[in-house]
Amino acid sequence: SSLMQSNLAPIPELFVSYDSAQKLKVEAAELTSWDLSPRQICDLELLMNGGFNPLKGFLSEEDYNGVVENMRLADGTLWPMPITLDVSEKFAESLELGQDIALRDQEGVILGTMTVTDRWTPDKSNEAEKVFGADDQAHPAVNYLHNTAGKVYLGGPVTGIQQPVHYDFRARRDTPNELRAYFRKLGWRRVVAFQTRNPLHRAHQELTFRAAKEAQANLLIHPVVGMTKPGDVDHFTRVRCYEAVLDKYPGSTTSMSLLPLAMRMAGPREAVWHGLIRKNYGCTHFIVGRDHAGPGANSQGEDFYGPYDAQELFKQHEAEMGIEMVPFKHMVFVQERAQYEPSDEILDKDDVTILNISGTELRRRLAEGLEIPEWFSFPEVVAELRKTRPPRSQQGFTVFFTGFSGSGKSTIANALMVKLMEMGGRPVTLLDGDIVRKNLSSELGFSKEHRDLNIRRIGYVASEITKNGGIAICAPIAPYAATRRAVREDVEQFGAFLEIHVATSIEECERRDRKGLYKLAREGKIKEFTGISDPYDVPENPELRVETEGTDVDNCAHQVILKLESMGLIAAH
Ligand code: PPS
Repeated sequence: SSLMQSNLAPIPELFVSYDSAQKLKVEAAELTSWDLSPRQICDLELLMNGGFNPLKGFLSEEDYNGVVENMRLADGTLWPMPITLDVSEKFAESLELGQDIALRDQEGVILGTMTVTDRWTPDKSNEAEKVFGADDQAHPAVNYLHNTAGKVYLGGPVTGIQQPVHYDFRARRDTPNELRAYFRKLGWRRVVAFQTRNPLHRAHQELTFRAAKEAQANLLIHPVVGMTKPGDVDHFTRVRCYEAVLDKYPGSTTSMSLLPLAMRMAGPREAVWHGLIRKNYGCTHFIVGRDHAGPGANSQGEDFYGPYDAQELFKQHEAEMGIEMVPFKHMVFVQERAQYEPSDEILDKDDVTILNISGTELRRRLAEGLEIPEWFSFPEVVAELRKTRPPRSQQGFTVFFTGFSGSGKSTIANALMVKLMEMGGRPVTLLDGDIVRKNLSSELGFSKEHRDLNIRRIGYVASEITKNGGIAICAPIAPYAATRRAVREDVEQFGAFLEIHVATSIEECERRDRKGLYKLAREGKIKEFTGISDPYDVPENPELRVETEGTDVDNCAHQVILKLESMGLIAAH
């Protein structure tokens, strides 16, 4: 390894002085303003604080073309990732080139201004091919590009007024210049950065520690807390985990700082981008692993990038970047020696037992509340993860009954509620059709629009209950399949969703006619009556279908309990 040391002089930021900022903020209130998306807020923060140095704003069309085609700005500077301000066509059309616009966060606070020098409609398929390697929406950034990003890009220099406000982990957030000053103060002239979007376990601790020793450098744990891959462990949990791991390093060799980056999962290009960012933060070395910033499988089920593509691309540009790569060693646990070793350095592979727990296996063990051994992770980390991902038998869920009026939904739902309350452990809320129509939806009638609105409200409440670890039991008619699917999607972000079709036939419901409504519907005194004069989409693939004709209520509710047990949602008794 070279003798590279960092020059820790301050780097340029885009902020104006405090006094100018106060003045500019008042003036900017008059400007046309753009409300930044969460990703744009992340990008703007790193533009303004120098994390994206040498960029001076969102890319111009010429710079964008250079970056997309050959990873270079128009002046030849290496830059692998298009940092663009995507907007709607309508907003773009309302502007004149040369105009200043205010950039606001989601609460309306003005973070900066931009002079719009460029406006163009990008070829998104080309961007996807060149930057992400394929125009395949299985790639999260390609999906974002086509389905979330606006049609038009604006480019131009940015003037920074204030940083985005963060209320969480404030002491752990540093700008590049703050981190540079910190390294100067400690005399850290060689610093190896570790990028991560996952909780750290023992293997990572081991590999980062070894990387620092090899590079004769101090270690910076530099996790991403901006936007990572959808489905990742949330950053609140991760930071609590990192803080626990930080105590395991030898004192004053290691530091941690949070990076508000919006990742793109662009593999090789992302690795180069990450390296340039860490250079701005005053680091001299950067760990690049196997499949660095990989997005997972494409729509053909194959990985988007080769496992070492990122290391290769980084290596090619290392000298120009001025930050050295420390290639990730794949660490495995050797049982006989009770220690982690780089797998390529184990010469007696056939004579020892090598232990490993994959990410999928870890998630399974968390979901089922199974043991996670100490050789794999630190007890403090496992405890944090268990709090966030309790076993399925302690997570919230929603049971959603659907069926005709008078089919027995409410009766079965009530019996189920009582049985679950007898078991205890989780709060249970019954959102019965009639109760909801009295409390949440009293102004609604029975048109398609009103029924959909009613069901979406039920879905919203159920998803909140599920998120907070409770049990929601819903029992509306919910005649439309598409609406039921939408509710399922709302709830499944947070926990399990069981659709239960109470399959009593319309003839039987009408024969029972417990509320006398069918008679009125036949006489035309109630319009749009489900099953008589209004449609009902029979559920095609419900988690359970219960037949009420010839089966008593207790038995129907018991069938639901058995289903919940088989899904691991309640402990078998
Ligand atoms: S929906 O379609 O899911 O919004 O319906 P829901 O909120 O479950 O309300 C159904 C209850 O309202 C009574 N009712 C009617 N049902 C269907 N169609 C019409 N036109 C209608 N008018 C009033 C009926 O009593 C339903 O109660 P349940 O408990 O299902 O018998």
